[in-house]
Amino acid sequence: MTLSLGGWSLLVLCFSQWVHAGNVQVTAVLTWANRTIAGVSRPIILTNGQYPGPTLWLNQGDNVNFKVINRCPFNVTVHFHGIEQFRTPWSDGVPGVSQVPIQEGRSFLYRWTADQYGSYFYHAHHRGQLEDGLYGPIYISPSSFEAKPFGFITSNTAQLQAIRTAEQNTSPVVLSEWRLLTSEQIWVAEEASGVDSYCANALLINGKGSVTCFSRAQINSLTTPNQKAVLGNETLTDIACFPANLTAAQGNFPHNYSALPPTMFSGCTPSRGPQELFTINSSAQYVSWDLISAAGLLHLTFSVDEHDMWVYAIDGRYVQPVRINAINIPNSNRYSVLVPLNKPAGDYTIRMVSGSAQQILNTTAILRYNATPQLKRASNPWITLTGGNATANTIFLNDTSVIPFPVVTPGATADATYFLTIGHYNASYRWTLGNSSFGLELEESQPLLFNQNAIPSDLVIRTKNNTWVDLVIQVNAPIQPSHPIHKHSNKHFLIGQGNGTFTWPSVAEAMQAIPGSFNLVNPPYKDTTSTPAAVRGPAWSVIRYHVVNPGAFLMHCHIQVHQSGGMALALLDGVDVWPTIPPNYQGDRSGF
Ligand SMILES: *[C@@H]1O[C@H](CO)[C@@H](O)[C@H](O)[C@H]1NC(C)=O
Ligand SMILES: *[C@@H]1O[C@H](CO)[C@@H](O)[C@H](O)[C@H]1NC(C)=O
Ligand SMILES: *[C@@H]1O[C@H](CO)[C@@H](O)[C@H](O)[C@H]1NC(C)=O
Ligand SMILES: *[C@@H]1O[C@H](CO)[C@@H](O)[C@H](O)[C@H]1NC(C)=O
Ligand SMILES: *[C@@H]1O[C@H](CO)[C@@H](O)[C@H](O)[C@H]1NC(C)=O
Ligand SMILES: *[C@@H]1O[C@H](CO)[C@@H](O)[C@H](O)[C@H]1NC(C)=O
Ligand SMILES: *[C@@H]1O[C@H](CO)[C@@H](O)[C@H](O)[C@H]1NC(C)=O
Ligand SMILES: *[C@@H]1O[C@H](CO)[C@@H](O)[C@H](O)[C@H]1NC(C)=O
Ligand SMILES: *[C@@H]1O[C@H](CO)[C@@H](O)[C@H](O)[C@H]1NC(C)=O
Ligand SMILES: *[C@@H]1O[C@H](CO)[C@@H](O)[C@H](O)[C@H]1NC(C)=O
Ligand SMILES: *[C@@H]1O[C@H](CO)[C@@H](O)[C@H](O)[C@H]1NC(C)=O
Ligand SMILES: CC(=O)N[C@H]1CO[C@H](CO)[C@@H](O)[C@@H]1O
Ligand SMILES: [Cu+2]
Repeated sequence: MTLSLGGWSLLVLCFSQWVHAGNVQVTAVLTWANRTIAGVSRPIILTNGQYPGPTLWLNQGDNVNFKVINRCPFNVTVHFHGIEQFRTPWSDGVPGVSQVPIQEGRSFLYRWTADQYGSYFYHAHHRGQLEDGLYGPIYISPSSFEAKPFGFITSNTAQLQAIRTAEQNTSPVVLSEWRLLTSEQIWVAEEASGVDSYCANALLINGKGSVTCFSRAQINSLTTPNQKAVLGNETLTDIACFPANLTAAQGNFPHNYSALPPTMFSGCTPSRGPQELFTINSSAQYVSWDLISAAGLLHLTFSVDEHDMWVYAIDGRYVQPVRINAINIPNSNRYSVLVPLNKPAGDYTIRMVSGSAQQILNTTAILRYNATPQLKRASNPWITLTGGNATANTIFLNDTSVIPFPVVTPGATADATYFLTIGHYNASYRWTLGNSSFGLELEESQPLLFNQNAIPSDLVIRTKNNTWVDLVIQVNAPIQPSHPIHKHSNKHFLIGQGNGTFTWPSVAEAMQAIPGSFNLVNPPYKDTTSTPAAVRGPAWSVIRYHVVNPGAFLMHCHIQVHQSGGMALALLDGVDVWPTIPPNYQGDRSGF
């Protein structure tokens, strides 16, 4: 049976012996073409002709055959973000770690099982190509065996039915920022100038948005006290961003500012693109959205005017729902929300602003009740243009207090502890996650899955299967943003964080000294967790994970320029029971 569904060409074969399991075959043809985004034309990567890429709809238990055909004039790979790749580490999509890049004109078959349910996304994992638009949602419908957390919202049967229906009709919402330069233009400019490229040009909701330019007076009056503290006697540029020459943000390294292209730090030309419109039927009582941050740079703060949101899943997995008005979404995290549709019919503004300190940037979309009468006034915002509270009652999600559902507990003790340092490495645009920097050139080396010694040993951690591993991440010296650290394969626990320097030899000893900084009872359980921002001094976080899936997996910052600059590390998990690579995936073969 061949179906054309949402931009995919699908071949669906159902195994009659498993009611919920099937084989799903999709083909993703990647092309490189000019498209007008936020009103400006530039070359981007299209997936089956689309940006953002089409949604991959799955059922829990499905066997996925995802064939990539690369018609771009450069190497690519595709990663399935948050998918554990249990027993299929060769389908994780990381060049130099789990595969060789897919060359121009070639194809590769990613095969994996949708063991988990919920909201994920696929995206480019070669060089900076995420920022060229190669990303699209994945939604995996939960099997009927998964317990639902909706009893925390209401005990009313009709309400519960409405919530379940809303979940069944959920839609992914892709949040991102946009840059007018291609990822290779950014990389070339970083190498030529030595600077860390930390400004964007627009924010997008489902690929739609505009370039907004504020006047100098507006920029100066919007500049926050925190920004002023970093800026000193400087001001934000005309794209409302920290300038390139701000030593506090760039560190004290050599720079050549004349190698910076226009629009990278300054040069604002307003341009108008489409605005996203969400039309809802209020008799449904709730709408469910899977908010996905595909941003490569900025944290994104999201809210719907006058409406509450119940956050009911994070990174695809249920949590005990919490009612909030605004969420600050780090790069690559997914927040599934139920929005109660209980306001007078009309148009309400959906606001998304930069949640990162270095830039003021915003976009809007519309939530439209399809019934009359229309609201005859502007709706009231919960948040300001700089991501602060616009009312005394605005409730922001507190990520570290959210409790997974059902609760999962980490191991009580760790079998191994590693200390990793995040800092600059010889240049503003080069970074470490550990002792050394994982350079982009390593993406072209022999994959670690095939050869555990293919890259320098100081960029590798070797673990034994069925052990608990602690990773203590020390963020050195101001000024550093919060780094969204993504670990491939299974989720990890964020068990502790704090300001200052982590001086203890182990978590056990730190827990005796500062127990309030740790949670081993019901900590966040996600695939990306953020380090605290290091603003007034160093800061640290500790993640704990269970080694269950032997293979080579990357851990890295999901700020794309940080990853390209080397803020990454390879985990060789389960070296004692290392997997045998299927012949089709060995060497420079393409999975067929
Ligand atoms: C995009 O348009 C520019 C200007 O017309 C052109 O030089 C360039 O080759 C185009 N790029 C692609 C990938 O088509
Ligand atoms: C592209 O990938 C191939 C391996 O598939 C590698 O040999 C080659 O160096 C890569 N090219 C570039 C420009 O990185
Ligand atoms: C701003 O401060 C920096 C260092 O604090 C100094 O080097 C620079 O000359 C000052 N610039 C102006 C215009 O005062
Ligand atoms: C930094 O660049 C801005 C322009 O973006 C300029 O006005 C300022 O004088 C520069 N500051 C220093 C210390 O060079
Ligand atoms: C700085 O960059 C400019 C523009 O790319 C280049 O012409 C110049 O040679 C560079 N200067 C140095 C010292 O590298
Ligand atoms: C909204 O939903 C209700 C009940 O589900 C249905 O009767 C009605 O026709 C829908 N309205 C529109 C405009 O789709
Ligand atoms: C950003 O906010 C300004 C001020 O509220 C508004 O005029 C502009 O339309 C917004 N930008 C977008 C893309 O919605
Ligand atoms: C934002 O919250 C703070 C602290 O609760 C409060 O003092 C302030 O008035 C709020 N801002 C607005 C605009 O209501
Ligand atoms: C967020 O929750 C954590 C854990 O409950 C708590 O320690 C912290 O103070 C809270 N943060 C804020 C800003 O309320
Ligand atoms: C670190 O200190 C800042 C204030 O400088 C505070 O806002 C923040 O909550 C602290 N972070 C942690 C993890 O304790
Ligand atoms: C690795 O450990 C996990 C957890 O104990 C177990 O489920 C899995 O089968 C082990 N893998 C191998 C290859 O032994
Ligand atoms: C080539 C070079 O300068 N390498 C240095 C980069 O930074 C690290 C850590 O600070 C030094 O150890 C290297 O020598
Ligand atoms: Cu980072």
